[in-house]
Order: sequence, then C-alpha cells, then structure tokens
Amino acid sequence: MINVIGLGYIGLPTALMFAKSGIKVVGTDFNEKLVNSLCQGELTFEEEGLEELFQAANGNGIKFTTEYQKAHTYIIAVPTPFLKDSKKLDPKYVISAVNSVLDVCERGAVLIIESTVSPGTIDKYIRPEIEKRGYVIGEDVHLLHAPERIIPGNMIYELEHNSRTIGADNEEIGEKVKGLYANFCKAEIVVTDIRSAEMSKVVENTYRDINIAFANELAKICHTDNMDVYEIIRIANMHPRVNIMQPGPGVGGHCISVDPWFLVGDYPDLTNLILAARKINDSMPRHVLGLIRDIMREHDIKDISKVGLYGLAYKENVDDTRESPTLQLLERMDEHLAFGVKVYDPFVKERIVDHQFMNFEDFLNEIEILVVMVGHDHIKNNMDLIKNKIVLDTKNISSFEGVYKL
Ligand code: SAJ
Repeated sequence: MINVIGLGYIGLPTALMFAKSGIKVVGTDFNEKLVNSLCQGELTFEEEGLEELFQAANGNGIKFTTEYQKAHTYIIAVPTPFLKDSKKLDPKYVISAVNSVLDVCERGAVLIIESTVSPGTIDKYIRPEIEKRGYVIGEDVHLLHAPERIIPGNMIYELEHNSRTIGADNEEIGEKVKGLYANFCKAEIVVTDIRSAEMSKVVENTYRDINIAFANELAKICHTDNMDVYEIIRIANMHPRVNIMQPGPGVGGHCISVDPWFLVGDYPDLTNLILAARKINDSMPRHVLGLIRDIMREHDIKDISKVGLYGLAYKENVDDTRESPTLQLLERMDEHLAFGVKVYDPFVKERIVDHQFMNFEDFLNEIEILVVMVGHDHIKNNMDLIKNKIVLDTKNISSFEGVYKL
C-alpha cells in the first residue's frame, strides 16, 4: 500500500495514477475540507483529464483521509513555501510530514520525497530528523527523492510520458522505486544520488527561467526601436540550434519564479546570470504598467478604472494564482493608480482582489482598455467580444488591427 501525503496539485494526480494502475493507495492531507470534498467525489482543482483519472482511481478503491497510515511506501508531496525575505525554502511541511510518517510507519518503510526542495535540504534537514529518533537510514527507513516534473495544464499526460529522476542512497532501493513508478510512467526513469536529483530539478526550472528572461529582454529591446519581437524570435528559432521561448507579462507559479532563488541564495558569488534572469522576469509587470500608462496617455484616458486586466492565474488554462504576474502587477501599481483597475479571470471563482468581476461581459462593459495578462482558451474563443476595445495583448494571442503588444 502507498500512502501519499499531501493531496494538492502534485500529490493528488500522483496518488490517482498509482491507484489507476491497480496499487492500493490512501491519500492523506491535513486539510479536512479538501479530504471531505475528495471523499464525496469532488475535485478541488481543474486539470485536463483529472476527472476521468479520479473516476478510475475511485473505481479501484482509493481512499482519502486526514490520518497517516501504517504503510510500507510513503510519497510526500507537501508544499515547500518560499520565504520571500530570505529567498530560502521553508522545509517545515516536509519535516512535519516526515515526522508524522515516522510515528506510524513499518520497519523498512520507503519514504519518497516528491516535493521540490533546494539542493542539500535532504541532508541538512531530513536525515537528521530521522536519525535523531534512532533510526538507521537504509535499514529502518529508506529515504529517496523523486522530484515531480509535470507541468500544470498537461499533468496527466506528463505523469505518464515524462522521464523521471529517482535519487537514492544505493542502487538497489533506487531500482525498486523505479519499478514502482514504472507502474504508470512509461518514459525513462533515471536512478541517481539524492543530491543530484535535488539539483537537477532546480536546474531544469532555472534553465527555463533564463530562457524566458532572454525573450523578455528581447521584447524590451524590440519595443524601444519598434521591432516585432515575436517575428524575430520566430525567425531565429528556425535555426536548428536556437530555441528561444516567448516573452510575457512576467513569470509566475510556484516553481520557475522560485527555484532559481535557491541557487542564488546558496551561491551568491556564482549566480550572476541566474540573478539577472530573475530580475528581468520580475521587472516585466512593471514594464507592462509602463505600456498601460503610454496607451492611456495616447488615448487621453485618465481614469485607471477604465483599464481591465484579463487573467489572474499565473498562466493559461489553470486556476492557480501563486506568484501570478497579474498579482505582481497589482502589487506594483501604486495605490493611487491601482484604485479601481478591473480584473477578470474565468478560472478564478473566488474573489481574491478588489474590483474583480465574476462575469466577462459585465467586466468588458466597464472598461476601455483590455490588458490580456493570460492567454486562456476562453479569451481566444471570445476575440469578437474584445475587438471594439483598446487591447494590450501581452501574450501575443491576437492578430487584429490596432492591437498593442509587448
Ligand atoms: N512563460 C513565459 N514564456 C514562455 C513560457 C512560460 O513567460 O515561453 C511563463 C508562464 O506564463 C508562467 C511561467 O512562465 O507565468 C511559468 O510557467 P511554465 O509553463 O513555464 O512552467 P510551470 O511553472 O507551470 O511548470 C514548471 C515546469 N518546468 C519546466 O518546464 C522546466 C514543470 O515541468 C515543473 O514540474 C514545474 O515547473 C514544477 O513544479 O517545478
């Protein structure tokens, strides 16, 4: 039996995949409301293919509870909050989950940490927690790190098709856990040591952050001299060894905008490029604000409440708003300017900011300038409704006459 700890964006789909493949699974989360919803057959977030997977797992008897289970294998997928001031990871939830597992687990239990952690976290914080109880790692408890790699919006596909990394202290246990994941993962599974697994995960996200920062810097250069950054990237990418990503209003989410800081924090003298990329991406909401001001000036619009931001999620077709560029933009707007700016996101059903609309048409009726911050399919399918607005499209999803871009 596998006890999956943490039933959020990563833990839940992972638990469901194991259950679908026929393994007995119990999912544990300390959030009672979440557990109750799952027990009643209700999902708590949207994701392509999740509903079908949920039904298949329920059919195979998956259980959800707030209690830790006596099990042989544990997968820990709890949040790893980012401390904004120190730019460091806070391992408190992982530590607490490990301790709760140790309270109930069988001797020889396998403890797999899937949460992304900064390189060195497992040696520094997790091993000591286990050892201080008198357990011998590798005998009483096996400790592994199998960082998740799936992308919100395509999680279910990627769970099956992305390669995985298993960090283990020895090859034998690494191979065993590889066999476990092979129940649903059809791609290559690499066994390595724990530190390399921690580091490679953070490196992957840092690479993406740097690539996006390059695109964003190009957008700023092109804007200055009236060049079309999208056309330039499109042409450059036709070169067989060039693959530049797309500029945008900023980099959000809990991964790409967070993980590079772990390297900057631990190696401040060696991370000039990584830090520069972070700063460029973090500067984008301010850049968008500058563009909004220019457009207001050009059209002689003085009232910021005539501006509407479309999209609160951190990217297209998800409801996750963590570190979202729109929230960053709202934070950066000085209070006078922010007063009254309108916001709408079809995926975000709870009111989380002032002047947030729940209905698209009501939102459109109130504004003159529409700023596309997120390229949800919803707006792509409603282009006709926005054509009579002044549109600043930061996601390059439209092609009609007069639209402003980055
Ligand atoms: N973005 C751009 N331009 C692009 C692509 C993305 O500005 O060309 C922006 C998005 O709009 C968003 C941010 O970057 O605000 C991050 O989105 P994303 O789609 O690049 O990545 P995440 O954060 O959803 O997921 C990433 C993935 N990592 C990599 O692709 C290397 C995913 O595979 C990881 O599992 C995930 O981080 C994680 O949990 O670490």
